Amino acid sequence: MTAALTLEHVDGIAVVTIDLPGEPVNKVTAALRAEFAATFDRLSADSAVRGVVLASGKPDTWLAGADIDEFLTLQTAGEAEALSRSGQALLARLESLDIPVVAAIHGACLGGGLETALACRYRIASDHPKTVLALPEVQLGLIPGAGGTQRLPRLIGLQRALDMILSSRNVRARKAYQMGLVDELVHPAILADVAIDRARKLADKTLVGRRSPKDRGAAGVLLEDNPLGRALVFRKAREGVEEKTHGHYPAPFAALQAIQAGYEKGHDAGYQAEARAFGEMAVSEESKQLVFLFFATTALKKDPGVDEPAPEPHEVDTLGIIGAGFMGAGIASVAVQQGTPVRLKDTDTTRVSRGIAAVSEVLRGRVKKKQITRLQYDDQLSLAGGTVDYAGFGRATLVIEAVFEDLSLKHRVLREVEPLLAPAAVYASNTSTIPITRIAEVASRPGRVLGMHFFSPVHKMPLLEVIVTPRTNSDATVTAVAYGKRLGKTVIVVNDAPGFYTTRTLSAYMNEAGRLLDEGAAIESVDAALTTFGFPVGPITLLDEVGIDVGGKVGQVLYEAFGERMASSESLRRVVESGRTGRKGKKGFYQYDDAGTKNGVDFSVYELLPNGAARVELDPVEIQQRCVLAMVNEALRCLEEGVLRSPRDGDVGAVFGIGFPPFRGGPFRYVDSLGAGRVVDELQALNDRFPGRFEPAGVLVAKARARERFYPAHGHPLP
Ligand code: 3H9
Repeated sequence: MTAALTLEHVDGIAVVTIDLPGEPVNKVTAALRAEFAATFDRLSADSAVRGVVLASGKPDTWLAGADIDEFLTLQTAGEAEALSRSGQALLARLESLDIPVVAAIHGACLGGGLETALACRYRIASDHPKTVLALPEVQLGLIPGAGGTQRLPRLIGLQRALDMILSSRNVRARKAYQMGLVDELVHPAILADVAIDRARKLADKTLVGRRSPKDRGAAGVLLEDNPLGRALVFRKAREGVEEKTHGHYPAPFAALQAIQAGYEKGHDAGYQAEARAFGEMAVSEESKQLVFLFFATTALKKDPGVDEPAPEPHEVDTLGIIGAGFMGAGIASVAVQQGTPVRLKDTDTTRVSRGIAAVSEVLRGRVKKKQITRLQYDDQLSLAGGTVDYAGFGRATLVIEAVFEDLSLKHRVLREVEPLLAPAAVYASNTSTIPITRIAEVASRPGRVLGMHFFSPVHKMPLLEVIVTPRTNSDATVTAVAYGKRLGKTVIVVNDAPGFYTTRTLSAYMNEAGRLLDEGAAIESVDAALTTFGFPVGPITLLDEVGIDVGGKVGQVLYEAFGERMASSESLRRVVESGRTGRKGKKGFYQYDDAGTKNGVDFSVYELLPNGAARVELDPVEIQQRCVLAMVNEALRCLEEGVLRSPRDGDVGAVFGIGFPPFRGGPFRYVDSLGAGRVVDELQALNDRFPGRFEPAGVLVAKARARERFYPAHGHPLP
């Protein structure tokens, strides 16, 4: 096997460059671990070597952590614990070398990669946007397993370490320097030279690495440097995790436990607790689903969006956006961040100015969080230009229409703008429900028309659903997909149908929640049952957020398309008629104060509902089963009808678009975890009670008969 480490000697300093052959990123494989061990032995035995610099030969990664593919082969907690122990031992060896090791970090330094850097005596990071440091293990349902839970708090302080480990957050180089995670920040061009110089100075003892956490402030020191204060920090952290995870994610608790063991029982006990917890987490069901989501989103990064052969996407030099409302401005705000000049069109200057102000607000938020500088803010905002007459649209490679959800309005806009566009321009509608085929009916170039369904708020939501009709040209599809990725979105491509994938499955779920209200369930019981299942908010709260009027309109479109199965609940119909709109109108199923903050249930809404104020107690398990299986069955139908290209897209779309609990992997993974046969039985039983609503999808019945799954039971989930 070709070596991943190369050695270069510069006046007594050994520069070790990690460059995994044939791999896009550096990751800690078994072979790399063995090579590291041999290299450490060799270096420490070489009296000519006075210091070491650890660098990367990859352009964008320093070291991306443990090889996640290796986790798939772990069968038992014991095996995973052994993997952690061997990682710990290797880094203990690195830390105890009697020659100084300097980490010269450029690019992603993640998980086991950051743990490697933590075991070095000195860390220098390049001041570059590609340089990010994180311990993202908790996001994979794991905990840092190569000493990260012990070394990080010692280096940067308990509270900051807890924040990094529990949130999996990426820390940029500048911030890493401010918090003392790295000792120096330098321009990428001089990183190697400075690292060699620092290794030499450390060897000469004219420089020392950091010894205690930096700039924690008096309160930080007071809390963290005594057992009582730390107990308080741990208690608060645990409460925070409980509130966020509803007990569904064991990994953050396991990480807390390992960190606490290190403080209370000493280093050895801390490392042991870390290895044990890593072992348990690595074979947990939650971790398997989260690791699946990593592979699924990574695979989507490479998917051009059409089945082979894929044409080259067109470069989006200028983006035209029609409609400067919340969605239009949101799309503009992410586009300018990627350097795309945007023409934002609306019917009058007031609306246009409001749209530009909304773009400015998103960018200001980034300045505040120190994600961009004031200068970058100015540059990005200057890319957003407004118009009331489509000026500049002739230059646009891509036009996104984000006007009100009304077919005749969408037709009018398309007719108006199409003659002004370049023939190859792609025209996308940001509709959430109206079939693209209907919108394209009035197009003279229907091959250029597709849907780009962004989620709200655009700058926060990770998913983009691209919708294609049988007439959409593939070069238009790949252009929309490639541009969506450039905006940082995870993109799924679905075939056109009413409600596409996400809106349709979400509606099935919300409708069932509404029917539970028809039967007398209490609003908060329905919401609580589903947050307990793992949704971030309950369906009734979500309806208030999305807008009850919007929910009503969507319901109508889907009812017309699919009939009784998708009929809105009586409760929703009545509340729509009453004029309540939810949070935006400060009147919905819940009460809102003037600032729009949600308070308790608005009991007066019950007067509108079929059963009035008399509410009945319904079993939370039944609530969960009915709402979730309505959603899952609809997802299965989408696969069966070819709306979805794969179960993978259905799972990623549900998790990142509509809040399906990540630890359950998505609707298809959920079916696999229960077994298709059991899901058929449960649906059948529900269908007996509510005829026509829960008829099991054909694709599910076929899987159950053949005793098959959607994904392989073992090995890589996406072979
Ligand atoms: C850990 O470290 C545990 C330790 O604490 C303890 C151990 C005992 N493993 O995303 P991309 C592959 S847990 C395996 O398209 P980008 C990826 O699958 C680990 N494979 O590129 C893809 O493969 P393919 C903690 C990995 O530039 C290819 O590299 N680390 C790994 O958009 C390109 O990836 C993480 O969670 C890996 N660790 O983004 C980091 N990393 O070409 C996970 C990448 O066959 N990785 N690959 O499809 C990332 O976040 C991003 O991949 C990264 C690059 C930012 C590095």
